[in-house]
Amino acid sequence: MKEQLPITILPVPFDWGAGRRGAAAGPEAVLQAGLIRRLQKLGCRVQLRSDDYLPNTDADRRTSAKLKHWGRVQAMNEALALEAAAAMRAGTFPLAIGGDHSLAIGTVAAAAKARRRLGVLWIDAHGDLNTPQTSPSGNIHGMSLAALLGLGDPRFTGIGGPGAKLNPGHIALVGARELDVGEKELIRELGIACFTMHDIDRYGMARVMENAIRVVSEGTDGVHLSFDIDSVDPGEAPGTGTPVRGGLNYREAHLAMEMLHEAAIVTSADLVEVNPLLDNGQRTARLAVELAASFAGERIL
Ligand code: HAR
Ligand code: MN
Ligand code: MN
Ligand code: MN
Repeated sequence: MKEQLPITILPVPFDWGAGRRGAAAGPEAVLQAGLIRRLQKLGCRVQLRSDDYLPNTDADRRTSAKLKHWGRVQAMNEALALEAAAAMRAGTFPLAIGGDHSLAIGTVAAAAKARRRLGVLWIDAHGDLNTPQTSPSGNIHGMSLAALLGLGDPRFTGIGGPGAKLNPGHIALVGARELDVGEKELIRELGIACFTMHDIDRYGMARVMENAIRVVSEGTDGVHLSFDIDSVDPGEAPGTGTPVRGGLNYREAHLAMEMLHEAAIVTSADLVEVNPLLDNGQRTARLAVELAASFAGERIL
C-alpha cells in the first residue's frame, strides 16, 4: 500500500460474470477466514462496508450469448464504481473482495478517475482481454481488462464514463498461462507487458515482479492491484471457477505480495474469484487472507 491509509473492505457477493456460480459466497468465506483481524493485527485500520450499496439484480434477466447476464453485471459495476470512488474520496484504500473478476471494471474505473495516470497490475492465470467478439464463452469476467482499455461493448467500456481508462503501457500481467487467440493478438498489438508462467519459471518471481512494478509505477500516480486467486496453482487454491494447472506456487504468490508491500505503490486493490463451493474446506479462503496479510506488511522476520 502506498501509505498506511485506512482500508475500506468492499464485499462484492456477485458471480454473474462467471460461467459457474459460487464466487458470490467468496466475500463471506474470506471474512470468515479472519481477514479483518489479520489486517488489524498488522496495525491497519479496517472498516467493513456492508454490501447494501449493491442493487438487487434477481429480477434482471437481460442477457445475450456474447455478453452473458450483462444487465446484472452492468448494474453491479455501476454501483461498485460509485462506492469505490466514495471510499477513495474519504481518504481510504478500497479493497474489493469478490466475487468474480468482472467487478474490476467498476473498481478500476473508479480508481482511474481518482488518478490522472493509473497503472494496473493484473495477477491472473488469464488475460481477461476478450471482447464479446473474441470471447470463447461470453462470460464477462474474461473481458474486464479489455473493457477498461475501451475495447468491447459500450455498456461496459462506458462504466465510470466513456472511453479507455488505462494506457496499455502502464499495465502488467503476471502469471498468465491460458490466453485466447484474440487476447494474444491484443497483447502484441498494444505492447502490453505480459509476464507469463514461462517468464516466472525462467527468470524467477523476484525479477519478474521487479519488472512488473517498474511498468505499473513509472510515469503513473497510482497503481491498482487486481489479484485473481486463480493465478495461484490449483494445488494451493482449488476453490476457484476456472483453475489452470502450472500456476504460482505458495511462496511465489507471497513473494509478489511482500514485494508490493515494500514497493509501496498500490493505491487500490481487488481480491477475486474465491469460490467456496469448489474449495477444499477453507484452503483457498485462508490463502486469500494470508496473501492479503503479506500485502499489508506481514513479514517472516
Ligand atoms: N479466457 C476465458 C474466457 O474469456 C476464460 C476466462 C476465465 N476467467 C477468469 N478470469 N477466471 O480470469 O472465457
Ligand atoms: Mn481474472
Ligand atoms: Mn483468472
Ligand atoms: Mn510510462
